[in-house]
Amino acid sequence: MKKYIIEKAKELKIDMIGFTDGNPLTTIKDYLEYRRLNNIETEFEEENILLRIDPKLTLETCKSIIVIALSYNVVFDEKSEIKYSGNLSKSSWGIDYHRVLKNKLEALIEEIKKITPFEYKYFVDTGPLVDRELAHKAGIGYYGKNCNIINEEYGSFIFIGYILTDLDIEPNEGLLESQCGVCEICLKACPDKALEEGYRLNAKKCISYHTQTKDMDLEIMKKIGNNIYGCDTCQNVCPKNKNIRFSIHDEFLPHVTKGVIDIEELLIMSNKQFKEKYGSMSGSWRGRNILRRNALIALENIKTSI
Ligand code: B12
Repeated sequence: MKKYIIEKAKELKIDMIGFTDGNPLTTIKDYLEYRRLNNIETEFEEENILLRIDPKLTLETCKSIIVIALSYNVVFDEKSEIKYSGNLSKSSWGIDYHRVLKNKLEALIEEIKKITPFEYKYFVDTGPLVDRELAHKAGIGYYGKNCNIINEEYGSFIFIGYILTDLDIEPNEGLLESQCGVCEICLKACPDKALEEGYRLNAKKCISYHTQTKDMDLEIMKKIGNNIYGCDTCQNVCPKNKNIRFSIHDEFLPHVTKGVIDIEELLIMSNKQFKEKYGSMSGSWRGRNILRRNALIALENIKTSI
């Protein structure tokens, strides 16, 4: 079964695949509670900690979890002619990754159904469980000090998706250990020192968080720079993202966005125009007004730095 699934995943151009059991993610429980007590969890996460760690609360019959990952480390170096351009994190360059990974998972599910009926539930990002922990357990990669899952061949610009199943599949053995060594480049580069120490992100200080949440104080406004959605600083500076394989998935190429946002255009766009131009990117999920707020702040930051 495992061999068959791996073969089918290759045919479907799924870059990485791993398997883990349906047992609770016990090692992460204390940390999730610590984050709650210290008010550093975000409103974008499942509130029920038990749901976050126990796969069987989502699929009662869960025995194995198939975890996949796709690289979005695309090659794109077209220069934009835009006068005031805002930064868009790579994760929001192309077509919404939720759609792209869900299509892959659905295709894989269809292949498995050809040889056996099975119970399943599948998720990308919006599921209750902690995706990175599943990916780590399934052998997709190791935790970097910037908290991202890093795969040795593809680096950290990878998205994660998973299928909870009632199938009996041999899990991957052992956990991949961090290869960060003494390197602390990401910690030093993080704009608001959200990476308070290695493997520890104060999510409430992360610039990516601020570009998505409603409230923003003056200090953050200065630190947000020209980021309109997300922040890639801790990944861009990471040595483990140098000399790695590029993404083969054209869906992640910024055909529409060119990897940037035209600030002046965004500020005058109607909601309809916004949806037409940016509706297919993952960063549009918070709606036009939050990105517009970021655009106004970015414009001010660009003008004061000239
Ligand atoms: C909420 C959320 C956010 C929040 C909070 C991020 C966070 N780190 O928690 C915000 C908005 C800030 C955010 C930002 C980003 N996100 Co986000 N996010 C999520 C979401 C929905 C939940 C994350 C979560 O559960 N956090 C809980 C805490 C406990 O996780 P953590 O801080 O990463 O801590 C981990 C490590 O510290 C490690 N750990 C803890 N202690 C120790 C000790 C040692 C010794 C070691 C080795 C490890 C270790 O275990 C923790 C659990 O994974 C997930 C999808 C999902 N449902 O899981 C996506 C997800 C984590 N995000 C993702 C992405 C792509 C991003 C961004 C790169 C987007 C961007 N460019 O702006 C940034 C990266 C920021 C960063 N450095 O983490 C990907 C990550 C893929 C990867 N390669 O790891 C995910 C998995 C979505 C997906 N399915 O692909 N995100």
